[in-house]
Amino acid sequence: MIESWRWFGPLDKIQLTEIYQTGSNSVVTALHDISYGEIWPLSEIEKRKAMVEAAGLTWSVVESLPVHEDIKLGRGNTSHLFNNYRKSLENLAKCGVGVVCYNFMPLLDWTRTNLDAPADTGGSALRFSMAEMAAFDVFVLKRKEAKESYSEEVLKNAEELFKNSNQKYFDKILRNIMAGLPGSYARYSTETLREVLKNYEGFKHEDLRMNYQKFLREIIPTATDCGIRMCVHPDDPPWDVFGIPRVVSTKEDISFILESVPALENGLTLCSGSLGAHPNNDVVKIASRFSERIHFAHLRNVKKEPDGSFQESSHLKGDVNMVELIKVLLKEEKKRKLVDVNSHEIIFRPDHGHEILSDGERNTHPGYPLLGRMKGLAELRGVSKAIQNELDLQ
Ligand code: DNO
Repeated sequence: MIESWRWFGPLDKIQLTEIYQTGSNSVVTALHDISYGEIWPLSEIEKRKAMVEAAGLTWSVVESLPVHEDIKLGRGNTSHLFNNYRKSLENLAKCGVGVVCYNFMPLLDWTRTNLDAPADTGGSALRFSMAEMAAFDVFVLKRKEAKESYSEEVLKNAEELFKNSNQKYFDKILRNIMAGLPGSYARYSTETLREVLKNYEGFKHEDLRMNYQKFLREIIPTATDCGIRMCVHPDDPPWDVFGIPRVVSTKEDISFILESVPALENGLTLCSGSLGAHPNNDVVKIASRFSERIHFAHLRNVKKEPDGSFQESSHLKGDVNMVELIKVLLKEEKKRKLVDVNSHEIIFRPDHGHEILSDGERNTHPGYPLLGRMKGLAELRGVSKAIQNELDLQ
């Protein structure tokens, strides 16, 4: 497997020279300042590539080449958006960047209610509290059908929480929910969120699925022609948020997507933490089932709670059996190499990390501290080396 590290570009508080010292040899990055739907110009891609290479690293994955909201919603004439997306892929291919990660979550990206929950060994972790989410959704946002999204027990706890909390507390929850949106994207206030949610009224899973299928049919043939492996990132968390449908949450969802266009270039980002938050997802089984189409892996772990809440745990400690998962990925690589020695290795990155030691002083992107991720990477690297030894002996 190829080790990689997410770098948010020149504005990232973590320097490429520091990434080099983590031992990772490649970088996952994106041109975050280009608006959704615009073409990524060749010159900008070349500039970013040169920056990465000057630090002794390679640019292995784009995360993300974002899909415009109009494509997700099937709104208006989208043909120029598809053209632009294809053009960006061609430009990336010209620069030799071969893997492109994207997601198909409408409106929001990853969603947490708490960005600094105490972690078990000190430091802090990202957390999704079902009660906090419900309290905000039902009592602050006052979304019409919000109550239907939560269990009786969660609603009871949410009501209690609402009674005992002030406006400041909920302002912070909203800020935390918005933290997953990439750099240049608009953050919403309660009022503007309420307004924008109107665009999704009556919008069903089936609608999103059909729009997604159209996207794949428009884009994957170009990816195949220019040798780019696309890989969808699962929904995080893997269920509907604010009543907006999500369709990349389960094994059945992934099956539908990969079968919609049965090409290698229509692949998956195996994000163990996102998929692992769903009570019914067996991440190791999902990885085995779709291993041939996994081009990129986000390795992190979560500890689930009975009411649907979850907290990000250390990389080897949560509910996902990380050792078994890495074994699946390494076995897949071994299989690929038997067919073709030059076949692609799976690229992985330590996804998120606890804020530990001096991480707090750096004010990095939530979930992306230097030391916490480096600890995760070291643990994953160790597991991977041990399994490789074992597999080579067979
Ligand atoms: C969160 C990330 C996601 C991911 C996008 C991919 O930490 O895993 O934001 O980059 O969903 O499009």
